[in-house]
Amino acid sequence: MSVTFTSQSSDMEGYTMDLVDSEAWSQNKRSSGHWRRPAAVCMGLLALALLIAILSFVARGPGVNNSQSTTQVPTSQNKCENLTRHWMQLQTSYSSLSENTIQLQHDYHSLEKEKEALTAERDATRVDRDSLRAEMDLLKPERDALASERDSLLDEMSSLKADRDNLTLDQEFLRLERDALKPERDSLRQERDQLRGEKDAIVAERDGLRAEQEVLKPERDALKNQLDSLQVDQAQLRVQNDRLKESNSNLTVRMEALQKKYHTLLDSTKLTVNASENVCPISWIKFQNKCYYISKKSETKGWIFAKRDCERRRGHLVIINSKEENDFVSRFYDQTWIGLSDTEEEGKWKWVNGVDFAGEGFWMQGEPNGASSKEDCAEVTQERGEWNDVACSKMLSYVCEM
Ligand code: MMA
Ligand code: CA
Repeated sequence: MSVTFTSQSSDMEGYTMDLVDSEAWSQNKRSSGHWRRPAAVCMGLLALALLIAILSFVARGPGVNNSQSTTQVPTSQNKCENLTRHWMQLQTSYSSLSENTIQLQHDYHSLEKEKEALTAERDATRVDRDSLRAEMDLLKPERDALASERDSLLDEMSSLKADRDNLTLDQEFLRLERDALKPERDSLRQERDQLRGEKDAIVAERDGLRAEQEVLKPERDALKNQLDSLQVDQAQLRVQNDRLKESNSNLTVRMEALQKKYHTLLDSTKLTVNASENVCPISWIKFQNKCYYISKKSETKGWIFAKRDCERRRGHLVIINSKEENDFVSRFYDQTWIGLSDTEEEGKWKWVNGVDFAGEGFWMQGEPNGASSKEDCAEVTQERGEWNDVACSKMLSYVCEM
């Protein structure tokens, strides 16, 4: 029998493992440590038993095989019995050791296989580890990029959150505004509906008017024709009118020449034609024994020109001496010049005959006030029969007195 034990089992212990971080490997290592120790003990015991057997065999010597030993003294017989017993024990030990050896050899082979499998596994794991490391190295920049991307995303998220908060606020405001606008909208809707009704009525009215217009059109055309013929008539009348004006101015010239002649005659004959004789010149009228010239409606003048016209007519702008005379003078026109002014000295009113104004007169309340720039000439108004000072350049009717 020969049992050859190499130091392979201790070689297993001598492995220096690089993959210290591999969980699978450390598990493997732990389980191999379990079986290695009892195997070593068994093998030690086996070696010891073999040594004892060899030593006993040597110690028995060559006399053991002697057939005469049975005839020897009881001590040697005992010895032989002892040896036989011993031999049998050894045989038993041997057979059990053989069994053990077989078992151990079997174990050894299976361990060898296991070792090979583990070595292959380790190598594969190393390859895996290296590729994982390479992969990790490759992934590191990616991880860094992702980390920075995450950071920027976090920043973005916080700004988005702020935006969202602002928008939420805005939304709140808008909601409030919308709620406030709702009643206005409702009233506008009402108004719109009302206006729609109104529009419909107006449209109906318009349609009616259109129909009416259709009826009126022929009427208008007839009127247009009428107008055209009237325009022709008007042009003819204008010509006629111009002719009449011409003859009128000729007549006026003739009349003025006659008046001149009349006055010359009066002067030359020293005839005094006055109210006391119940006679007034042509175009003059008598009132309370005095003669008055009332300017024509179209004959308005500034105060100084009215004064001159009265003088040309051998009279003077009226001088008011009584309430009756004032009422008479004021009854013809809205506004009429009288012969009173303060042109020489502001506030010092004088009649056209040079006599200073005295007494109350018939001034309107608050007049004379010298309003609107200079107001130096006096008028009498028809409405109230009262006096007011106005600008002398105003174009007014006038009354002369003789
Ligand atoms: C007002 C009042 C008079 C003034 C006139 C001028 C209508 O009366 O102020 O005193 O002479 O205006 O037109
Ligand atoms: Ca005035």
